[in-house]
Amino acid sequence: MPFRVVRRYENNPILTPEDIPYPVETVHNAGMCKHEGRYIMLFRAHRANGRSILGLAESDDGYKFTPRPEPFMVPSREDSFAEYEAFGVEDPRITFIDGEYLITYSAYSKHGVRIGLAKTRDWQTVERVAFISQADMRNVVIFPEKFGERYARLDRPHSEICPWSIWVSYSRDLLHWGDSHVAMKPVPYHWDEMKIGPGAPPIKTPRGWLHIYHGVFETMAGAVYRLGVALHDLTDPSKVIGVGDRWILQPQDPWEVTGYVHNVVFSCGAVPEDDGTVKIYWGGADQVMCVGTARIDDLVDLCLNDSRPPM
Ligand code: M1P
Repeated sequence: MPFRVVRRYENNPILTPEDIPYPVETVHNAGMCKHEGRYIMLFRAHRANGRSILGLAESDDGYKFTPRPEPFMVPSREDSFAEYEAFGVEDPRITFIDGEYLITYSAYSKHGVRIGLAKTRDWQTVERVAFISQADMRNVVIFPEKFGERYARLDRPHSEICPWSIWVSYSRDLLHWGDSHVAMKPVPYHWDEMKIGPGAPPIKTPRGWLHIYHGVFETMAGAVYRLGVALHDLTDPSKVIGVGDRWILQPQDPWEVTGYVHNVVFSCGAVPEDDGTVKIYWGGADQVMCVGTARIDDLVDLCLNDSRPPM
């Protein structure tokens, strides 16, 4: 009997395209947070032209979500942002720091994919700040605390010689990033051997920063996206203390196996709770939103007691 560290919610999927009051083909890869006691789900949705927007749904219990009547962010029409968002905005991550919610999202255009930074305090209005990377960059996740004077983030650049690995970069002002170090790479002949990418913003635990990431394995039937866990040092986030050897979640339910893109579980957000558990949210087959719970200690144990090398 396989070890199940994540317990799926029995009424998954929790949000589907049919629930949304405007036309969308998918609802997936949502950034998550709690604002004034309510759960915020900032989801990605494909329009029928194949380009993505960001919608917002809210919940009192983290399971039953009510979508707002209008999208939250659509590709910008303002010159400086429009040029790089023309093909869509995707896969948001939310980090609460300095009294505001930072949203990092992938901006697609004919120039490639790069990372946009937006912010809000109240989830009523949103302000675009800047693009904080060049192309080709996706899956950027900001840590919810500063390290000394600097913010830190997980990056996911790509090049032929160093495929889709996880890096750490720093910034004093959230706009200019550098001092980049590679932190973790795919491991050959392993479930995450093709590529890896940052998932949910890291969660602080007494033993390190817990990071839920995604890993991809190429099969004869196409790629399989799974979730795994890694632990970063509390004071030096570029140092990875342990990476769980086993995945924590793989496509299994019918809506994870078949959908807009088959065989995908992909997380952009998780909400730690006061009882030592975490609600992990994921997109199923790039089409619906799902949730499950895990004990944070179990995830940390997996990183430390059953690990594979970070690179
Ligand atoms: O279709 C699976 C995922 O593919 C991309 O993720 P990555 O670049 O990490 O492989 C993204 O399009 C993501 O949104 C999608 O879920």
